[in-house]
Amino acid sequence: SYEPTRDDKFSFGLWTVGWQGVDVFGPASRPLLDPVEATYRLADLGAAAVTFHDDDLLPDEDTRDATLDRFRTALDETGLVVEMVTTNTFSDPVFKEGAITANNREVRRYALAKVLRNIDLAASLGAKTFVMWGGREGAEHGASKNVPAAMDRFRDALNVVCGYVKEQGYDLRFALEPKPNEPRGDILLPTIGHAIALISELDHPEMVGLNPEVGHEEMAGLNFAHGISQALWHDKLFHIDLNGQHGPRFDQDLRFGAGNLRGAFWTVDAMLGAGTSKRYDGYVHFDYKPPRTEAIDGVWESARACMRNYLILREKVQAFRADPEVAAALEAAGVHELEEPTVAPGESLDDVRNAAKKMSKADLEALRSRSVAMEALDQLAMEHLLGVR
Ligand code: 3MF
Ligand code: MG
Ligand code: MG
Ligand code: MG
Repeated sequence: SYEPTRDDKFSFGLWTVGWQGVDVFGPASRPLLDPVEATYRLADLGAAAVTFHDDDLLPDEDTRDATLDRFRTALDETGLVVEMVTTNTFSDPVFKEGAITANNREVRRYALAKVLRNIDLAASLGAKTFVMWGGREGAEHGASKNVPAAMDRFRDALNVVCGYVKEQGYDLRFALEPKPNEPRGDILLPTIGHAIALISELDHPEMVGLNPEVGHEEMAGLNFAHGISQALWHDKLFHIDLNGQHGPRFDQDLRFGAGNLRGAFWTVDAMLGAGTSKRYDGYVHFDYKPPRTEAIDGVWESARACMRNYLILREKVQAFRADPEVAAALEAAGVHELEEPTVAPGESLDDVRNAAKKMSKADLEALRSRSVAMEALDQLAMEHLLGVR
């Protein structure tokens, strides 16, 4: 029936349905949506959780306490939880040249203070994940950014926030969100791989993982399913931003399933472990933008569709993995053979060299001309996706 339940752990950023359609060429096309109202509405649609930037929910000091009260009531009444909180360190022009890696030290300290305050809020609401997307950490001009120094400041800031969380005894982990560009010409930590590399330089690497976004990796021309599979392998897939994108162009933030549909199929497959042992068990979080064309009905339709498309794809992926013909095709393609170590325990490298030396021309020829049968395997996936199997 593809009706979401709380067990599906669907989660939405309040900024997603709350996006008013402001873009580089025009102002808002929709009125402001009260984030507390949005919380009730998302609960009705079947979500289990919401997430937000400080500024989405609490844009000004004067209304902060009253809004927080209303928000807590909404959480109580709906049973929704706040699973992740993040900080807006990109909208305010004070961050025009960067936040925690701005050249200007006063800006960096201001950004850090904003993040620290928001960590307290996240902990008080019971969030377990704190996302950091450095949307303004980057450059347009060649000599304008000392990248090694920026990495030092990135590392320092992460060490500071991890130390703070430990000191306060909060149950909170950090998730870095890579993105290659937009709004900056080039953003630091542009891909999953860059972010994983930085984590290994930290004081508490176990406290920091990733929040990869489908569209961000695809903007860089990368395979999202492969990216999150590697993140899972490193035990770094702490959170996820699902949406849709048509290849390398502006950040489209389409509803999940739109754009690269085959990529979405393999994304769900990777989240479910792709037939291996490591799967993603966190919240299934959507970070998309209801297109500027839509009025409020289209906003809710797109939110509903994100969940529905995930459930449809989950069913398709499960059917693909359970199909005996797929099992045979995986066998024919030698997919499981990759699980066997290249050098067996106890074997020496001389054993490997001798085995290679013993190979005849005919042995090599047989390997060169062997069938890998991958087209057949891929066609099975295609047919499951197209609904003809
Ligand atoms: C931008 C994004 C951000 C991040 C958010 C942290 C506005 O492309 O994806 O959304 O996801 O700041 O979660
Ligand atoms: Mg994004
Ligand atoms: Mg995006
Ligand atoms: Mg995102």
